Amino acid sequence: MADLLIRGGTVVTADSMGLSDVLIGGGKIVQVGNGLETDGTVIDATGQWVMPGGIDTHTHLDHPIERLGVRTADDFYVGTLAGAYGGVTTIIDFSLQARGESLLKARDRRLGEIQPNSVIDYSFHTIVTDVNPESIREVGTLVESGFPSFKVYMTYGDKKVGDGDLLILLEELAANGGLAYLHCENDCAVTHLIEKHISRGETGPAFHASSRPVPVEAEATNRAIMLAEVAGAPICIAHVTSKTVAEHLEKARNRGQPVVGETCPQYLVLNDSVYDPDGGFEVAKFVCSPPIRAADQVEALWSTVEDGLLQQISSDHAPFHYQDQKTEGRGNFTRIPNGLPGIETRLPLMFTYGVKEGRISPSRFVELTSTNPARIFGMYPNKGSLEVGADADVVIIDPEKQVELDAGCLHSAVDYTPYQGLKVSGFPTMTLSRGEVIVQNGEAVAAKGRGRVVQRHRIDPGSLP
Ligand code: DUC
Ligand code: ZN
Ligand code: ZN
Repeated sequence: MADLLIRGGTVVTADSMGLSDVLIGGGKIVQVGNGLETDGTVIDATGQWVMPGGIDTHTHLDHPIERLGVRTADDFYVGTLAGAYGGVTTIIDFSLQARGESLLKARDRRLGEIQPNSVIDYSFHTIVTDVNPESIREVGTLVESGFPSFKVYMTYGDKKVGDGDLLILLEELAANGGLAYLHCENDCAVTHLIEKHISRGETGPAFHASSRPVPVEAEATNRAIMLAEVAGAPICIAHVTSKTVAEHLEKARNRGQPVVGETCPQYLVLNDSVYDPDGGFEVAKFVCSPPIRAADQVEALWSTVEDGLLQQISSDHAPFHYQDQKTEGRGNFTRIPNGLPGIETRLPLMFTYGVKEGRISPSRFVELTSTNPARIFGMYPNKGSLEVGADADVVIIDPEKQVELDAGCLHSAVDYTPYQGLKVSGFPTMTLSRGEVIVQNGEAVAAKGRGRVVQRHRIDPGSLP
């Protein structure tokens, strides 16, 4: 039964763009075409763009940093609501294995935290911190239960997985239809550079960036690619910050290796002037790992999203309050929780700086923020498309309406935005999840806990974008 018609909008998908109607029934896409009719509700989308809902595969909601005794500022209700305001209809967050913990137990614990709260559909990557015979045995079960992606940190204290364990895990993923999602920085180099700064009394937040320069990221990225080649495993490199790093992916892809890469708005919109020591301790607002790079690297990074070298743009939403969370790192930058908020601003920023500035086409924008994330992480075409039978996750944006970003108007619990004062377009006028309107004209009408877990399928290396 058709119950909702979006009429007269410009439908933008990863493949095409044109005036069209979208008919929705039973929470699914029923038909896309011209002159469609319904007895049900009609939404007039004249002058607006109608697209598959945004998919953010890199969020850290209600995420603990045990070392610092803090959690990210957004729980699954507040964070997913903020996402819905920003046109996000699916997230992939993380389930964190404690050392010695069963991966399946970590999965079930995390499901218990998300299910009662999320307003949009969700899944998570399993962060493997302890590669042991039990966790290796559980990989296949996790993949079959709809969780085929596994995050590995090549640095980050006790979360770090060493090369030998990484290789063992990659082999198991290759054998079971799994995908590794990697945080690549050379742990020895980071540790050494941090110690050097601290021993010299260089403790301010600006030294965070100089302890994690581009070669540190590039080396680990190349090592991850090589180990994946040894294991014959598909991998996705998280948060690529620069073209220098992306060139390692380019070489691997040219050899036919199944390697895909992600970047994030902060690496495309900001540059390392945010770490100017004249900014005082407020520089801590921009402390994330890997750090934001120099302006010439930022410009070069744009070319990688333009020419297809990187395949997806996620937020890496890791919101920590400036007051009382970031400020705990006064006098020692290693105690500043790493991360920036961004779940709500990802689509408008990429629309403004990508599409409006003529760097990427509207279809490429959809591909980078919705369709490719679904393809990479085993959800396509049920998510990330407007194909008949797909979930009716739809975002409608007014391409002309401009908004000045201000922390007070955004919906994350965090007390600042790194994008304060920027003028952007592309905020949704409406967000629909499985055919249900959940945000309309800046008002959310989404029930807590209405989101559902997405049943993701095994990763076929041959189908990666
Ligand atoms: N870096 C990450 O890898 N994750 C969360 C935030 C950050 O800065
Ligand atoms: Zn990371
Ligand atoms: Zn992250």
